[in-house]
Amino acid sequence: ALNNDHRSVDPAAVEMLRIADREGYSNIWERYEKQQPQCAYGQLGTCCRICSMGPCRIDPFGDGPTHGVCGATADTIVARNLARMAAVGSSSHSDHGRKVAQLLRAVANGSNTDYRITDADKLMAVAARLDIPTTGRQQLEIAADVAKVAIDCFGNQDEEPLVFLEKYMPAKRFARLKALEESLYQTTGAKTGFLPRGIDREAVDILHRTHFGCDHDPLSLVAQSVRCSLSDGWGGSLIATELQDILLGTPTIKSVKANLGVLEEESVNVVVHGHEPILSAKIAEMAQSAENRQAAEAVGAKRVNVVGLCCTGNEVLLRQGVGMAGNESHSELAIMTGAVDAMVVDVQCIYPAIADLASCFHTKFITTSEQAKIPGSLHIQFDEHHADAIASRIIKTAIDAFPNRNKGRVYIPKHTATAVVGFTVEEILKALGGTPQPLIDLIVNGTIKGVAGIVGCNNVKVQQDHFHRVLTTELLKRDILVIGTGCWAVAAAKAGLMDLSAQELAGPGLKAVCRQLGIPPVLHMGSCVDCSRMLNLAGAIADHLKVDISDLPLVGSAPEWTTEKAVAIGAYFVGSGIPVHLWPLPPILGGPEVTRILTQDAKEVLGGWFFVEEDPVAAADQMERIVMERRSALGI
Ligand code: NFS
Repeated sequence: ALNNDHRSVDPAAVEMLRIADREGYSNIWERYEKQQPQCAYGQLGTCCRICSMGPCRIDPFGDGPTHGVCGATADTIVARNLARMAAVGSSSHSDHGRKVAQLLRAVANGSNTDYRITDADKLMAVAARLDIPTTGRQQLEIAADVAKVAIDCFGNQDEEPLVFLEKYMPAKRFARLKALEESLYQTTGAKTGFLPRGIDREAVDILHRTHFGCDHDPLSLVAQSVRCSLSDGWGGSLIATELQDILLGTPTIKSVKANLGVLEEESVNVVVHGHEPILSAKIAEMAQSAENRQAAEAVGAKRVNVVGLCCTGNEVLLRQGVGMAGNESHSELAIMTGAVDAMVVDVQCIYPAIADLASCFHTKFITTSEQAKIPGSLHIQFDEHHADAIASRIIKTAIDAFPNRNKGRVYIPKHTATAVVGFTVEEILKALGGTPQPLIDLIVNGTIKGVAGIVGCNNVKVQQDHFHRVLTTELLKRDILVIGTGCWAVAAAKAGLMDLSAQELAGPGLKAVCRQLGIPPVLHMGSCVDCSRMLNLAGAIADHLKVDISDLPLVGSAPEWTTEKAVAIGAYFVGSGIPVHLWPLPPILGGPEVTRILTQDAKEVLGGWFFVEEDPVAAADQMERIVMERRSALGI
């Protein structure tokens, strides 16, 4: 049963919020209240601060000026703001991918010995995909070639599409985007690109074209937003996923625990939070060492318990089976348990407020990235060339903090749920006997109506996890298989939707399939860069059937989206031919033309489009309708 705290449906969160209320700990919900009312121009996307003649703002209801000082319309302003969001989101995922590619190069040339090739099969599979010769060659030579192709995708200066996208995107989708570019050129006489060239280039292109006095055409700006986002989904994020699998291992199906109850009263608790598993995987590994175990025992602790938050949590959860403490909105709540000895963060989705909150406790708040420094934290600089030593130093810092815990203030909510996770494309295909055919058969004969991919965050504007839970449950009931990543996946895990018992919530067809395969009806595919796994699954099905992704009964949603990364994910889903539901409202409604392009015109042009719906049941209805329309278009 859902509880009645407007802030969260998660019982562990609600227990912690009572403590926050009692003790007066600041948190996102309280700070959100203090921000009310929020600026309506900002919500509609119609404020522009791009040049110093501004800031300008346009009231979409016709009161006041209709143009900025330079003459920019509401649509131009909205489209430029949206493009910049897509650029930032894509850059975040892709810059993460870059570091993995650089690490693979360093391992391949022997300059890094702290990491190694963990999954040689995956290396071979990626090399084969990229048409890199493998027979009779040394493993590290092949790895060097894979790293080179990946790194070249970032800096490509040719006009050709980037190699990862070309090799991984299903043939029909690639052809459709190419044909679209050509037909737009023929009909308008102007160039409009959809196929990304270089990963870095597409983001820089947006920075350039949104500079004062450049691109003012909403369609052109939206097209570039999609192109840049495609360079993330089929480029940077895909590179992150594939190369992390090579270096750290491809996740396998495993059973884990999720929610704040994974914190252990008697152990040194290290929470890893952020996105890049290069460090967090090391921390999880080093925590097991005899030396660290002894050091923990020496201060009276049972062990070093590494648990995850957000996407770096998803990464170590899937690969190393550590406990999952929670999603984005849990990050402050974890500190409030008083049982976190260190929270170690890398990049992205880290509230700066954690520094102040941690200072109320013995908790060490440790930043590690030169790209994410937070005043009030302890900075221990990560360097992948000394990863073992730095991870050990971090663990030692946590162990040293443990005796300072104020036992009287420790409160760990007892909630955990069991979750069966690790459904990579490799694991899904293995479960199906090596090909997507059995899944296709189930979809064709209607046992499973379609597949929904859900992604994204928590957002303080939505009761935490409520949309995730209700939407997911509603889709299952309708025999729609739900796959996904990120903080949605954590929400589903905490709610027990990834437990085998959740089979009971599914419609009759989906239930029977899940029972037969011994899997939950909700599949955890990884972190947000692992949305590329969803693209690959969709691509495998599309290629197998020789159709475009946009023909398949697939649909996406980002129901509690927060970050610019979610904009990029949504846009590359749409650009890949998948309709995407969004809630809360994206800041575009002040631009009627931009809104029409994204919610209507994109349907014809790309086969994917955005739609907005506030009610989770209505969203599920609409997603089901799309799935059924696509089924009937396919004649199934
Ligand atoms: Ni995705 Fe992961 Fe979570 Fe949202 Fe942030 S952790 S990368 S952006 S908040 S799902």
